[in-house]
Amino acid sequence: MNGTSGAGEVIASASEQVLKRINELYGAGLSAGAPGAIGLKGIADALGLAKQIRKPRKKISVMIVGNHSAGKSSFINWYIGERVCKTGVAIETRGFILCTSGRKRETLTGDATIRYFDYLEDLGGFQGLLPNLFTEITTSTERSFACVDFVDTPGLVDGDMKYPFPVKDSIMWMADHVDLILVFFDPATCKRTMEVVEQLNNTHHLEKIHYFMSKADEVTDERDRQRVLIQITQNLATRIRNSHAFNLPTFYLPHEDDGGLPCGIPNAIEDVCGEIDKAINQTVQKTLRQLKADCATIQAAIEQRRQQDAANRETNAARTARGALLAAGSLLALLLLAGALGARAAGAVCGAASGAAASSVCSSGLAQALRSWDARLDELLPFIAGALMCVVLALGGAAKVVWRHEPVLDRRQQKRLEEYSAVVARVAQQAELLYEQYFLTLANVEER
Ligand SMILES: Nc1nc2c(ncn2[C@@H]2O[C@H](COP(=O)(O)OP(=O)(O)O)[C@@H](O)[C@H]2O)c(=O)[nH]1
Ligand SMILES: [Mg+2]
Repeated sequence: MNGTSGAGEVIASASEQVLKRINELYGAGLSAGAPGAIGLKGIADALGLAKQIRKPRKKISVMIVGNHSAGKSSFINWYIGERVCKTGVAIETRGFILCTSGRKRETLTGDATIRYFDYLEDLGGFQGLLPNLFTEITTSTERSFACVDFVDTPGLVDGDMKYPFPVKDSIMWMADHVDLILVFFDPATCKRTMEVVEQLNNTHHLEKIHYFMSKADEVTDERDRQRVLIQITQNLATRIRNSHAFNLPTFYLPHEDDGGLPCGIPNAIEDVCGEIDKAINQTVQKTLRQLKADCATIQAAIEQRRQQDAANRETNAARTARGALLAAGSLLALLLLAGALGARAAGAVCGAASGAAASSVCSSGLAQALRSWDARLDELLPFIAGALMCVVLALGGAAKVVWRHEPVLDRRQQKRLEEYSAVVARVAQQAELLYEQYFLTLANVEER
């Protein structure tokens, strides 16, 4: 193990565990693998919150930007303790190489990389990029590599060097998706690097960009080194924001032949590692906060569903009462209409029968009453029937309109909501516990 303090290791290990556990809580759930176990993400998707709630990543991503030969790949190899990236004065990295720790040494091509890191899905949209996208998986867990993914970027050069894909745009895209951006300027910093830095400064990522001057041991004379530093700083001043607070620590990789002994040139390589550890720490805290916020969002959505269901049930009850009343009115009007028409028919029958042999029914008192009624109301009947018909139709139509039911949850759905709510409450408790444990670890490390 080269150069990592014990405290860094403790924090890295605690961070790795917390990020892994949070990832599990979103994915497989509280009791991963148990039948019926569901994670936060599954619950969020089932509640229609797929867009709001995203599964956080298990690791932080650190992108290294700089001109060709600035020592980006060498730094990654040094950090990992293995030669996973090609290095050299030739232009070795024309594309993006992601370096991550895994169970076995493996190299993935573009398609497999996008499947491995699902957040990279849209990166495939840059024409010509996929054939220049690789992942190097290694078993190393040196320093904080267990919870860091490195993104080695195309070496930037000036002149008419043709990149097989839009290099600046893809770096900008990547900048949106990583947690930390390390910009390496070596003594031969090129214009293209300056342009990329300027563009990065025009985004909202200022707080995640950190600048270093790499390969400082190449300029052994202190005055020459100061001159290079001033040159880079002046060149940058017009391109970056808050340039007054600009700081450009110098570093170089410890020489293997002299066992990494200091050569009199200030070496801020531990500061580079420190920035990575700080980013891990911040990401863990952000992810923990996110977990708590997501639990609250899901509980609020569940509560809203329940309230909506209760409101729908109340609305349905009120509508049923009103609808039933209108339907009853319509039915009554229909009965009256039938009665009026029936009476009219009976009167007509008896009227016709009076000319012939009078039946016993028609000669009855009731029939005579009907006959006299019919005679008087005969002219009014069409209006009465029409009015009643209108009432039947109006009340019937109104009943149909009013008697509409809002959807309500059935028992199974209600039970599922209860289960979701219980799971989310337990996840929130776990989040609280993880928070406490993590800060206890940080406090213990600081006390040492
Ligand atoms: N003197 C010195 N050389 C370095 C240092 N880091 C990298 N190099 C050399 O610089 C060359 C380019 O490095 P590389 O990592 O391929 O640069 P990249 O193009 O930015 O990835 C290689 O020959 C490295 O051995 C350093 O800190 N000091
Ligand atoms: Mg390289």
